[in-house]
Amino acid sequence: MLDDLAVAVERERIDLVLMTGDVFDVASPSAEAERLVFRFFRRVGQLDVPSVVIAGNHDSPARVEAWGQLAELAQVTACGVVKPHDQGGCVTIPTRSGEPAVVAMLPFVGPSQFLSAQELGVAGGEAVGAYARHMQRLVADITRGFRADAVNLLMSHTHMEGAVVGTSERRVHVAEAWAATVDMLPATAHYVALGHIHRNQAIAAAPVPTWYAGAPMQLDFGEEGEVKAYNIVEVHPDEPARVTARPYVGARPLRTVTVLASMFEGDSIASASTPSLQFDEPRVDVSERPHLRVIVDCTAGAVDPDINRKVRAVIPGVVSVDLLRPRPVPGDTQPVLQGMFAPRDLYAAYLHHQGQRGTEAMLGAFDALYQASLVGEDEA
Ligand SMILES: [Mn+2]
Repeated sequence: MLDDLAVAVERERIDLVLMTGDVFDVASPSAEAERLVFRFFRRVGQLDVPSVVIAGNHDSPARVEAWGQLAELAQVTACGVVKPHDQGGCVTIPTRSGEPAVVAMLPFVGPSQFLSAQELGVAGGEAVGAYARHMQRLVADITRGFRADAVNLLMSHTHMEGAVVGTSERRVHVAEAWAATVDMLPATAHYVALGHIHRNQAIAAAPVPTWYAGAPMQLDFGEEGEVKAYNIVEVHPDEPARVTARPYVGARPLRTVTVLASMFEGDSIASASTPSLQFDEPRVDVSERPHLRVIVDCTAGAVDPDINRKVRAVIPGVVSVDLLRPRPVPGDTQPVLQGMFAPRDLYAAYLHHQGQRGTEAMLGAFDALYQASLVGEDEA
């Protein structure tokens, strides 16, 4: 995927690459992850194309600053921590087209860096909007370097009100989560590049072209089937930006398949050298080397305790094995066979197993806690 992107940078005669954070998924990435990313930026630098990178919430700000020192040699400007406009928070980058780009960089700032524990604990009232006001103040400072004769770009890794998160149509709302608002976006920006939310999307309410390019690949099974894209932005100082979303090529997709448990019984278990399996329903193109979530249908009999290992030995590319089990019904000795368990059902089954009966009050409390635990899960 990164190789394909580097080819596109060359083919499209790109002047400047913007990467809006979560360069890595963890603060201390693996050597292999670093090798892939650094190879990409070196390759782009060798094409004489500068890049700007800001830290996301998954990145270590200090590490981004650290490797950024060396990455300057590959024409990469890496910004791990927020800096005032005249101390590195806003940089002017010459481009080969001759039009300079002025880039204001706002790496991720956690709500806890702005707000006290007390404020974060307050629902509603003054705490609502406090994050947005702090962000607005920072943006006002870093964009002070914008110029009339340049292409002015703002980069930020944040949660923007109105953005669509996850697979539902749920939108970020400032009253229910830390979120920035479009008020902070200066009318002088030609383009605002946002990072944090995985889905490629424009922020419709923004006063200037403002986009999440989104993640380069499907990152959890909730994003299965989603087309991931990067944005090509054509912009000049005296013209509005034209934005084209272009699909990434080469990433391994995520796919969910269901197989029968009987497939792994006795002599039918072959070694990992089994010819690649064909999944007819749903149809899976194994040439894409998908990362698979395998649901094993165990409803016809007992569950083999070794099933997880067997599935991984036979099917290539398995990242997750889930079991479709007979559904227990409290008080019923003969299990009824039916679909996947909802978390509430699993909890009820657990209580049953413990010799307790799940009262409506307990299950209701479980639901409330479970819902609370999901807040923020579909963002990264
Ligand atoms: Mn993020």
